[in-house]
This record gives sequence, C-alpha cells and structure tokens, in this order.
Amino acid sequence: MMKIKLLIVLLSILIITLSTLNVIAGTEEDPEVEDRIRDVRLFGLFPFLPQSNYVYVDIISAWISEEQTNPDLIYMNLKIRDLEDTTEKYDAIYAISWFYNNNPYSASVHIFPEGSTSLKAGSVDEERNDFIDFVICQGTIDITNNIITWIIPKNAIGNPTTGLKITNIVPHTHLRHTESSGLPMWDLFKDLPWNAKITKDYIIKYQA
Ligand SMILES: [Ca+2]
Ligand SMILES: [Ca+2]
Repeated sequence: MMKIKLLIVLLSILIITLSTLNVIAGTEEDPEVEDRIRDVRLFGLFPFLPQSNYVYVDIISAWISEEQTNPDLIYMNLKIRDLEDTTEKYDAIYAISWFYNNNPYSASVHIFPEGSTSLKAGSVDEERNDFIDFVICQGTIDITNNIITWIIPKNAIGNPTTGLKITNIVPHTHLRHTESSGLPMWDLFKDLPWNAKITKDYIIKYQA
C-alpha cells in the first residue's frame, strides 16, 4: 500500500514538473517557426560569406499570439537577428505567409532607405506574391527587440475559428534594389524557412 502511495506521489511530481516545462505555444520562447541563423542566401539558393552585412534580414523565428481581451485580433510576430528601421540602399521585404481554411494569407512590410511602409495583411494569390485583398494594420517595428509585429483584425484574414489551425506558416525576407535605383528589382538575397529547425501549426485560441 505504501509503495502505491509513493508511486502516486512520484507520478504527480513528474506530471507537475513536465507541465511546467511545457511552455505555451505562440510565444517567443516556443515559436511556431524557428529558423537557423547566418543562412541568408543569394537568390534564396546559394549560401555565401560573410553574412554580417545581411543580419537585418536574417530570420530567427516567427510566432502567432492572441489576447483573450482582444479576441478579434491576431498578432503575427517576426524576429530578426538585427532589425533596422532604414536600409542602406535596398528594399527589404519582411513577410509571414500562412494558410487558413485552404486560403493563402500574408502579412508584410517594406523597409527602404527612407523608412518603412505601413504594415499590411490580407489574402494573397497562390504564389503568395500579391495581395488580392488587404488591410493596413497596426503593429510595431521594434528595433530594440528586433521584432516586427502585425496586429491583424481577424475579419481581414478569413475570421479564423477557435480550435482550428493556421498552417504552412512561412516567414520570409527579401532584398531587392529599389525602384529609384533603376536596377532590376529581382530578389537578390532571401531568407526562407525551408531549413528551419521547427515548423508547426498554430491553433486559434479565442473567437470574436
Ligand atoms: Ca535565418
Ligand atoms: Ca532560413
């Protein structure tokens, strides 16, 4: 009898320990996507050195969060190695794309030598290149913590429902020449999450 009681006590301690270790999804500590660092690639394909000039587009992680008190909003967060609010010469594009209910969506912002555009989010075409429908949303470009946050009204991204999943979460960054440079506006450098350490879905917690 004593052995059983002892076993129960030990099991309880184990369960409590495990549950406190299990950090909550949708946080910087437990992101939906954890990328590798020093992996910005020429044309998104070719690794190169040094990476030190491209730390401002090197993705660390991306996570999605919600607040119970603001159930009609969703927060998309993108952490960069060393975020800057202006670039030296390029058009830097920061984006997170995802699927909900089989439809593709993105949140994006451009940062230029003159500063940043507004933050946008909405539905995109299948190639995830162009918005079909978007809203200008609130958010922050926090160069102290190196995090871009889009605060998106859920009704702009298909009104995701509690318990359902946001899938195929893909953070991506791109560097192009600016339009005023007169040079071809191809993506020269990119960081994509195909080499990410972690990628997982996000389950919607709250509903408006
Ligand atoms: Ca990276
Ligand atoms: Ca990557």
